[in-house]
Amino acid sequence: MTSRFTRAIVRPPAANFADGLTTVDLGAPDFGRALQQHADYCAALVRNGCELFTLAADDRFPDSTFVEDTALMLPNEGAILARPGAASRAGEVDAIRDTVAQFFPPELPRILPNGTLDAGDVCDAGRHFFIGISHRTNAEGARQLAEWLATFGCTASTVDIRDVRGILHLKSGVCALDDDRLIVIDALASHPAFHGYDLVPVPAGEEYAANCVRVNDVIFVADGYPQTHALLRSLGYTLEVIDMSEYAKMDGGLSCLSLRF
Ligand code: CIR
Repeated sequence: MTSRFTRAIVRPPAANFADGLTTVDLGAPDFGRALQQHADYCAALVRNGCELFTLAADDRFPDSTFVEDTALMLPNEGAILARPGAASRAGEVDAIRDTVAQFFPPELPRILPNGTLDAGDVCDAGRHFFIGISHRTNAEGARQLAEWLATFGCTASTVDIRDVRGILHLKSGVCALDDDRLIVIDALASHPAFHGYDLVPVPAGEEYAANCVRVNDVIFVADGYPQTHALLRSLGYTLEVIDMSEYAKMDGGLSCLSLRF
Protein backbone atom coordinates (compact mmCIF):
# COMPACT_ATOMS: atom_id res chain seq x y z
CA MET A 1 0.00 0.00 0.00
CA THR A 2 1.51 3.31 -1.00
CA SER A 3 -0.23 5.40 1.67
CA ARG A 4 0.86 5.05 5.22
CA PHE A 5 -1.08 6.96 7.82
CA THR A 6 0.48 8.70 10.76
CA ARG A 7 -2.53 10.74 11.87
CA ALA A 8 -6.29 10.43 12.21
CA ILE A 9 -9.05 12.89 13.02
CA VAL A 10 -11.99 11.48 14.98
CA ARG A 11 -15.08 12.87 16.68
CA PRO A 12 -16.98 10.84 19.27
CA PRO A 13 -20.74 10.62 18.84
CA ALA A 14 -22.90 13.22 20.57
CA ALA A 15 -25.69 12.21 22.94
CA ASN A 16 -28.25 12.74 20.14
CA PHE A 17 -26.41 10.32 17.81
CA ALA A 18 -29.62 8.29 17.48
CA ASP A 19 -31.29 11.28 15.77
CA GLY A 20 -28.99 10.92 12.75
CA LEU A 21 -29.95 9.60 9.35
CA THR A 22 -30.45 5.92 8.76
CA THR A 23 -32.06 3.65 6.20
CA VAL A 24 -31.75 0.41 8.13
CA ASP A 25 -34.17 -1.07 10.58
CA LEU A 26 -31.83 -2.38 13.26
CA GLY A 27 -33.26 -0.43 16.21
CA ALA A 28 -31.91 2.60 18.04
CA PRO A 29 -28.22 2.66 18.94
CA ASP A 30 -27.20 2.45 22.57
CA PHE A 31 -25.19 5.58 23.32
CA GLY A 32 -23.00 4.00 26.01
CA ARG A 33 -22.06 1.12 23.74
CA ALA A 34 -21.41 3.53 20.86
CA LEU A 35 -18.97 5.47 23.03
CA GLN A 36 -17.18 2.26 24.04
CA GLN A 37 -16.96 1.10 20.43
CA HIS A 38 -15.60 4.49 19.42
CA ALA A 39 -12.97 4.28 22.14
CA ASP A 40 -11.98 0.79 20.96
CA TYR A 41 -11.72 2.04 17.40
CA CYS A 42 -9.51 4.95 18.49
CA ALA A 43 -7.28 2.60 20.46
CA ALA A 44 -6.84 0.44 17.36
CA LEU A 45 -5.82 3.49 15.32
CA VAL A 46 -3.21 4.40 17.91
CA ARG A 47 -1.95 0.80 18.10
CA ASN A 48 -1.39 0.90 14.36
CA GLY A 49 0.63 4.05 14.20
CA CYS A 50 -1.83 6.95 14.08
CA GLU A 51 -1.61 10.02 16.25
CA LEU A 52 -5.18 10.97 17.11
CA PHE A 53 -6.75 14.40 16.82
CA THR A 54 -10.00 14.15 18.71
CA LEU A 55 -12.67 16.76 18.13
CA ALA A 56 -15.38 17.56 20.66
CA ALA A 57 -18.71 15.80 20.19
CA ASP A 58 -21.03 18.13 18.29
CA ASP A 59 -24.75 17.79 18.94
CA ARG A 60 -25.63 20.32 16.25
CA PHE A 61 -25.01 17.45 13.84
CA PRO A 62 -26.13 13.99 15.02
CA ASP A 63 -24.16 12.32 12.21
CA SER A 64 -20.97 14.25 12.86
CA THR A 65 -19.12 11.26 14.30
CA PHE A 66 -18.93 10.05 10.66
CA VAL A 67 -16.10 12.48 9.95
CA GLU A 68 -14.94 10.63 6.86
CA ASP A 69 -17.71 12.16 4.78
CA THR A 70 -16.53 15.74 5.25
CA ALA A 71 -13.19 15.64 3.43
CA LEU A 72 -10.97 13.52 1.23
CA MET A 73 -7.47 13.25 2.64
CA LEU A 74 -4.41 12.51 0.54
CA PRO A 75 -1.64 11.96 3.07
CA ASN A 76 1.09 13.57 0.98
CA GLU A 77 -0.68 16.02 -1.29
CA GLY A 78 -3.46 17.65 0.70
CA ALA A 79 -7.16 17.51 1.46
CA ILE A 80 -10.30 18.39 -0.47
CA LEU A 81 -13.37 19.50 1.45
CA ALA A 82 -16.52 17.61 0.55
CA ARG A 83 -20.05 18.94 0.20
CA PRO A 84 -22.35 16.39 1.82
CA GLY A 85 -25.48 15.49 -0.05
CA ALA A 86 -27.79 15.38 2.99
CA ALA A 87 -29.04 18.79 4.16
CA SER A 88 -28.71 17.87 7.84
CA ARG A 89 -24.97 17.20 7.33
CA ALA A 90 -24.06 20.27 5.26
CA GLY A 91 -22.71 22.22 8.26
CA GLU A 92 -20.29 19.45 9.21
CA VAL A 93 -17.72 20.67 6.70
CA ASP A 94 -17.44 24.10 8.30
CA ALA A 95 -17.24 22.39 11.67
CA ILE A 96 -14.14 20.43 10.68
CA ARG A 97 -12.48 22.77 8.17
CA ASP A 98 -10.11 24.51 10.60
CA THR A 99 -8.90 21.20 11.97
CA VAL A 100 -8.15 19.85 8.50
CA ALA A 101 -6.64 23.17 7.38
CA GLN A 102 -4.01 23.13 10.10
CA PHE A 103 -2.37 20.18 8.36
CA PHE A 104 -2.70 21.43 4.78
CA PRO A 105 -2.32 25.21 4.55
CA PRO A 106 -2.93 27.68 3.15
CA GLU A 107 -6.26 27.06 1.47
CA LEU A 108 -8.20 23.86 0.96
CA PRO A 109 -9.88 23.01 -2.31
CA ARG A 110 -13.57 22.31 -1.87
CA ILE A 111 -16.47 20.90 -3.81
CA LEU A 112 -18.69 23.76 -4.92
CA PRO A 113 -22.43 24.02 -5.74
CA ASN A 114 -24.12 22.34 -7.48
CA GLY A 115 -21.77 19.51 -6.79
CA THR A 116 -22.38 17.23 -3.83
CA LEU A 117 -19.91 14.74 -2.48
CA ASP A 118 -19.80 12.53 0.61
CA ALA A 119 -16.23 11.33 0.92
CA GLY A 120 -17.57 7.94 1.97
CA ASP A 121 -18.24 7.57 -1.74
CA VAL A 122 -14.53 7.76 -2.53
CA CYS A 123 -12.44 4.61 -2.49
CA ASP A 124 -8.74 5.03 -3.11
CA ALA A 125 -6.53 2.29 -4.48
CA GLY A 126 -3.07 3.80 -4.58
CA ARG A 127 -3.08 6.64 -7.11
CA HIS A 128 -6.47 5.73 -8.54
CA PHE A 129 -9.76 6.77 -6.99
CA PHE A 130 -13.19 5.22 -7.51
CA ILE A 131 -15.95 7.77 -6.97
CA GLY A 132 -19.44 6.52 -6.27
CA ILE A 133 -22.40 8.32 -7.77
CA SER A 134 -24.94 7.78 -5.05
CA HIS A 135 -27.98 9.39 -3.50
CA ARG A 136 -25.47 11.69 -1.74
CA THR A 137 -22.77 12.27 -4.38
CA ASN A 138 -23.81 13.64 -7.75
CA ALA A 139 -22.07 13.58 -11.10
CA GLU A 140 -21.00 17.20 -10.76
CA GLY A 141 -19.40 16.54 -7.37
CA ALA A 142 -17.58 13.55 -8.85
CA ARG A 143 -16.43 15.65 -11.82
CA GLN A 144 -15.03 18.37 -9.56
CA LEU A 145 -13.27 15.85 -7.38
CA ALA A 146 -11.72 14.08 -10.39
CA GLU A 147 -10.37 17.45 -11.56
CA TRP A 148 -8.78 18.15 -8.18
CA LEU A 149 -7.33 14.65 -8.07
CA ALA A 150 -5.81 15.16 -11.51
CA THR A 151 -3.97 18.23 -10.21
CA PHE A 152 -2.44 15.90 -7.61
CA GLY A 153 -1.41 13.44 -10.33
CA CYS A 154 -4.16 10.94 -9.52
CA THR A 155 -6.72 9.27 -11.76
CA ALA A 156 -10.41 8.59 -11.10
CA SER A 157 -13.33 6.59 -12.40
CA THR A 158 -16.99 6.65 -11.38
CA VAL A 159 -19.23 3.85 -10.17
CA ASP A 160 -22.96 4.49 -10.18
CA ILE A 161 -24.41 2.82 -7.09
CA ARG A 162 -27.84 4.44 -7.09
CA ASP A 163 -29.53 1.17 -7.99
CA VAL A 164 -27.41 -1.03 -5.75
CA ARG A 165 -29.54 -2.06 -2.79
CA GLY A 166 -28.24 -2.05 0.74
CA ILE A 167 -25.33 0.37 0.43
CA LEU A 168 -25.35 4.04 1.31
CA HIS A 169 -21.91 4.91 -0.02
CA LEU A 170 -19.51 3.28 -2.45
CA LYS A 171 -17.23 2.31 0.42
CA SER A 172 -20.11 0.47 2.05
CA GLY A 173 -19.50 -2.08 -0.70
CA VAL A 174 -15.83 -1.96 -1.66
CA CYS A 175 -12.50 -1.38 0.04
CA ALA A 176 -8.90 -1.51 -1.23
CA LEU A 177 -6.96 -4.16 0.63
CA ASP A 178 -3.91 -3.28 -1.47
CA ASP A 179 -3.42 -0.97 -4.43
CA ASP A 180 -4.39 -3.74 -6.83
CA ARG A 181 -6.75 -5.79 -4.67
CA LEU A 182 -10.30 -4.90 -3.65
CA ILE A 183 -12.76 -6.60 -1.37
CA VAL A 184 -16.15 -6.14 -2.95
CA ILE A 185 -19.80 -7.08 -2.61
CA ASP A 186 -21.29 -9.27 -5.30
CA ALA A 187 -23.50 -6.48 -6.67
CA LEU A 188 -20.43 -4.42 -7.57
CA ALA A 189 -18.02 -7.14 -8.64
CA SER A 190 -18.76 -6.98 -12.36
CA HIS A 191 -18.52 -3.20 -12.65
CA PRO A 192 -16.13 -2.25 -15.47
CA ALA A 193 -14.27 0.20 -13.22
CA PHE A 194 -12.92 -2.76 -11.26
CA HIS A 195 -11.68 -4.77 -14.25
CA GLY A 196 -8.04 -5.68 -13.91
CA TYR A 197 -8.12 -5.61 -10.12
CA ASP A 198 -7.77 -8.69 -7.99
CA LEU A 199 -11.28 -8.91 -6.54
CA VAL A 200 -11.95 -10.62 -3.22
CA PRO A 201 -15.67 -11.37 -2.96
CA VAL A 202 -17.30 -10.81 0.41
CA PRO A 203 -18.98 -14.04 1.54
CA ALA A 204 -22.75 -14.01 1.01
CA GLY A 205 -24.62 -12.72 4.02
CA GLU A 206 -21.57 -10.78 5.28
CA GLU A 207 -21.89 -7.76 2.98
CA TYR A 208 -21.48 -5.28 5.83
CA ALA A 209 -17.91 -6.56 6.28
CA ALA A 210 -16.95 -5.06 2.90
CA ASN A 211 -16.58 -1.76 4.70
CA CYS A 212 -13.20 -2.56 6.13
CA VAL A 213 -10.20 -0.24 6.27
CA ARG A 214 -6.56 -0.77 5.55
CA VAL A 215 -4.57 1.02 8.26
CA ASN A 216 -0.86 0.57 7.58
CA ASP A 217 -0.07 -3.11 8.15
CA VAL A 218 -3.51 -4.30 9.23
CA ILE A 219 -7.10 -4.44 8.08
CA PHE A 220 -9.80 -3.11 10.39
CA VAL A 221 -12.86 -5.31 9.98
CA ALA A 222 -16.19 -5.40 11.80
CA ASP A 223 -16.84 -8.04 14.43
CA GLY A 224 -19.42 -10.72 13.69
CA TYR A 225 -18.35 -11.73 10.17
CA PRO A 226 -16.32 -14.91 10.68
CA GLN A 227 -16.22 -16.05 7.06
CA THR A 228 -14.77 -12.71 5.97
CA HIS A 229 -12.24 -12.83 8.81
CA ALA A 230 -11.14 -16.32 7.78
CA LEU A 231 -10.91 -15.29 4.13
CA LEU A 232 -8.79 -12.24 4.88
CA ARG A 233 -6.52 -14.22 7.20
CA SER A 234 -6.09 -16.89 4.53
CA LEU A 235 -4.83 -14.13 2.23
CA GLY A 236 -2.21 -13.24 4.80
CA TYR A 237 -3.75 -10.15 6.36
CA THR A 238 -3.56 -9.28 10.03
CA LEU A 239 -6.90 -8.08 11.35
CA GLU A 240 -8.16 -5.65 13.95
CA VAL A 241 -11.67 -6.87 14.67
CA ILE A 242 -13.87 -4.09 16.03
CA ASP A 243 -17.46 -4.20 17.21
CA MET A 244 -19.46 -1.77 15.08
CA SER A 245 -22.99 -2.79 16.07
CA GLU A 246 -24.18 0.66 17.18
CA TYR A 247 -22.78 2.44 14.11
CA ALA A 248 -24.26 -0.15 11.75
CA LYS A 249 -27.67 0.89 13.11
CA MET A 250 -26.99 4.37 11.73
CA ASP A 251 -25.69 3.19 8.33
CA GLY A 252 -22.11 3.74 9.41
CA GLY A 253 -19.05 1.57 9.11
CA LEU A 254 -15.41 1.43 10.03
CA SER A 255 -14.16 3.81 7.38
CA CYS A 256 -16.65 6.55 8.32
CA LEU A 257 -15.32 7.10 11.83
CA SER A 258 -11.99 8.68 10.95
CA LEU A 259 -10.09 10.86 8.53
CA ARG A 260 -6.79 9.08 8.07
CA PHE A 261 -3.73 10.75 6.59
C1 CIR B 1 -25.53 9.18 7.10
O1 CIR B 1 -26.59 8.69 6.70
O2 CIR B 1 -24.97 10.09 6.54
C2 CIR B 1 -24.93 8.61 8.38
N1 CIR B 1 -25.96 8.15 9.25
C3 CIR B 1 -23.98 7.49 8.07
C4 CIR B 1 -22.77 7.93 7.30
C5 CIR B 1 -21.82 6.82 7.04
N2 CIR B 1 -20.63 7.30 6.42
C6 CIR B 1 -19.87 6.59 5.60
O3 CIR B 1 -20.21 5.48 5.23
N3 CIR B 1 -18.77 7.16 5.15
